Amino acid sequence: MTKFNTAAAAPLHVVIVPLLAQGHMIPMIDMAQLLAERGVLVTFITTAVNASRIMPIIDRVHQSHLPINFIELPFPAAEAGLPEGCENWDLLPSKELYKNFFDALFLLRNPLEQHLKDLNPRPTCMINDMFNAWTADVAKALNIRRLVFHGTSCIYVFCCYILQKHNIYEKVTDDAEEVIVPDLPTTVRVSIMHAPGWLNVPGFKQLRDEVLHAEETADGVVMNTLDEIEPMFVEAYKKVVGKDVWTVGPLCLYDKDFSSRIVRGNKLAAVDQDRMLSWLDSMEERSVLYVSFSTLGKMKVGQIFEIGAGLEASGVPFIWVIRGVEKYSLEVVKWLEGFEERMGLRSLVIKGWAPQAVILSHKVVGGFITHCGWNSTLEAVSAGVPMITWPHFADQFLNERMVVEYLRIGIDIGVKKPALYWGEDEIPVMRDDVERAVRSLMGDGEEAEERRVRARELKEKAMKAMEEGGSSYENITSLVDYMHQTAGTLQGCAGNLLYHKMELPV
Ligand SMILES: *[C@@H]1O[C@H](CO)[C@@H](O)[C@H](O)[C@H]1NC(C)=O
Ligand SMILES: *[C@@H]1O[C@H](CO)[C@@H](O)[C@H](O)[C@H]1NC(C)=O
Ligand SMILES: CC(=O)N[C@H]1CO[C@H](CO)[C@@H](O)[C@@H]1O
Repeated sequence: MTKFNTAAAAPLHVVIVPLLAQGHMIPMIDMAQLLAERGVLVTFITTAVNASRIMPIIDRVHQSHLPINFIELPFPAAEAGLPEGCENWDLLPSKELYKNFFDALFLLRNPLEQHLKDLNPRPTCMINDMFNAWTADVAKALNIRRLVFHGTSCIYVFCCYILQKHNIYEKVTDDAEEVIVPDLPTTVRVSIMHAPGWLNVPGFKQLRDEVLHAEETADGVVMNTLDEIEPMFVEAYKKVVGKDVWTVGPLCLYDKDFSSRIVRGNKLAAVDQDRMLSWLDSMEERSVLYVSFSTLGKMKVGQIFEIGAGLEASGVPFIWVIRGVEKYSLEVVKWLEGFEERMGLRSLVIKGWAPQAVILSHKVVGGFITHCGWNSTLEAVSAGVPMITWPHFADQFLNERMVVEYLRIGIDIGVKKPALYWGEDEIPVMRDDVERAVRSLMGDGEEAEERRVRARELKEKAMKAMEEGGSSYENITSLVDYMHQTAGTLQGCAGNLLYHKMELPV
């Protein structure tokens, strides 16, 4: 796109600044490894608690002798009013602390700059998670290029960008009202409920503006998606942002090593690996349903009962991951005991974190009930597993649409509005919905079979994309070329960024 003076001999040194949240951090570690394999020196920023959580992956990176340095910055939890050790989005005890969490990230600005200033060789490029708008100042101070990393689908990234740019929602009074998304070759309708945009919650306006501004002023964009999944949206996004966009996903396919997959994200998996594997091995091919939702948020008790009843009635063997069981009442614990006893060998209930990538890629797994987080969606695509989609919030409703309407590898369970819009006593999905969706996804019907075939074909395409000559592989090549061309040249279009420390909530 733009022409740069080449400063050929400069050694490449990229700084990666992830958002300290599980789903965001792991894909960026995969990207770090891909870049390091292509000869780029990588400095990966993290904090102590998180480093300990990703320790098994760090250990393996060290053993592989890839040139990646993990840097632990002290996390200013207390200064931002967070309890000690709350260094990761999913460790926050309550929603009231979200803002403090972002405050703490902003406070990393000076320590990061100080640290990077002294590095040798000096950094030549920075890739930051889109939410880390504060890194723009750091890149500016160091006079290096800054690329934004998007960890979610391009359908969502594009819709957020274009709706905000044209202020489309300004005239909308009903969150369910549909608007037409501009600048697409076909008619796509979305609502505030299904495409709320980044941080569309009261009290976050300033941060939201800063995040968008940092995206607009970045030198380029790196995305964890691939052309084979959403070409229309990738093309449209490239057109409107008017800068280089590299699609390098699915990044989860980088990690083919079984032992590291098993510890992906958390070394304290809540299940005995041997027991899990022998249970899986005892099942028939493609017969098992995997049920797991986001790492964030706690499910309503009534909803747990409905899922359980639906799974029981479906007659299908399943793995069900339930997080935070310790936070539920004795009633739930008792119910679960009885449930597991009744299900016997037909079920494996995992209370806590589960090695999702391992489970999904096991040949007996034939379906996945998912909240449609992009990371989980890509893991399912990469494993060729069809899905039952049950979105909760944010990008998940558009990811569902990608899976169900465009890729046609899923069935929606019928959730129409995000979690926030449900009343205290309302239960979004009843047992019959669960049973019906499970039976049709896992059954022998023609539609189910065609869905399986499409999912398998897509898996092949995703794998090809990551291999030499594939679209994502070649995008990494092109990204590294860009880094060579721009190393040592001044930062591009970054404007003046004014950051203010956000007000702490009262
Ligand atoms: C993706 O999300 C799932 C569930 O939220 C989690 O178990 C898994 O570790 C995540 N994977 C990555 C690559 O972050
Ligand atoms: C990068 O990916 C895009 C689509 O995501 C594709 O059109 C393009 O050809 C790829 N670039 C290279 C250099 O392969
Ligand atoms: C969730 C988690 O892994 N927490 C760990 C963070 O690191 C400290 C020590 O640095 C451990 O004690 C925690 O268990």
